[in-house]
Amino acid sequence: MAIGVPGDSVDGQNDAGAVNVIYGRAGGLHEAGDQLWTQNTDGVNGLAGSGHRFGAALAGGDLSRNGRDELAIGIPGGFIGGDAEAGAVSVLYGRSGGLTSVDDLWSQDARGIKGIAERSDRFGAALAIGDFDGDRAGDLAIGVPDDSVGNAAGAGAVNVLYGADTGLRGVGDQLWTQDAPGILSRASIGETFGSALVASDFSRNGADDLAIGVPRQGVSGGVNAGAVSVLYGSVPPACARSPTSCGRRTRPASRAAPSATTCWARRSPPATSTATATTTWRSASRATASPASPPPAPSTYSTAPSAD
Ligand SMILES: [Ca+2]
Ligand SMILES: [Ca+2]
Ligand SMILES: [Ca+2]
Repeated sequence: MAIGVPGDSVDGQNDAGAVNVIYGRAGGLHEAGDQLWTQNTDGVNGLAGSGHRFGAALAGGDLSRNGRDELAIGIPGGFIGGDAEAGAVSVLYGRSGGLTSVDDLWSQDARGIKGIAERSDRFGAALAIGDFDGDRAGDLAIGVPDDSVGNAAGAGAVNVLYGADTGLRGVGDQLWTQDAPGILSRASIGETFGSALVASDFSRNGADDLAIGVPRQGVSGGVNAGAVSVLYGSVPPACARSPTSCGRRTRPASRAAPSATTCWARRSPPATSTATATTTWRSASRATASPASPPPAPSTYSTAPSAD
């Protein structure tokens, strides 16, 4: 169990942040062998600094396809260059015996990563690990809720980095915003797309899908009404035909990952209706979709949010 302590002081730096890791064994969690990680731990990239908030978001999963989970640690207040709160993500790799300080430090200034690290982007404010391309290596979605999109400050974005036998790779990463092709709605000031993330296989096709919180989305004139975008993962055809083989391959060339999107929002009932507006989330019919089905279209309970 990994526990974020983002307000922890480290070597005199307030809110530098730390992560406790408590290991499980037969019978449950046990204090023996627990670890305390900070940015000043030997081997961890970066230095603990005031306001970094290391551990503000956490996600665990096997990013290197070796059967041991890695731990991704959000550092949304981290400096990148001279930019405060540009944000970063540290990834500790699992080995026999537990997590090691062999880590990666990712930011929008890391080689190959899309986007530009800027002041107050808060890269790493939310994290989720899922296998979005069905190759059995976990992939890391990173929320950047205050990222600018075009001229829209704080519209928000999500970087997705794909895992492989060697761990996370910058190559082939994706940057999703509400202005990306196929995404419903459009990026607007302060909507903070990417404030929360959850990965799960909503469509039962063997690839995880990504739900993206947009808590300040305007909907039908309602400011900050909020919405959730869902990006569907897809499995390469070769992988679908031979699931046991694809796990041993490096990245399939034909990979197409999170693709179509659905944007869910709550819609108020018509003024003449006696219906309540509380039962607006539905997914039961989606769970029975056949694997070959295209991603479902928004239901009558969803609405393409207004542009404001
Ligand atoms: Ca691993
Ligand atoms: Ca994957
Ligand atoms: Ca799926």
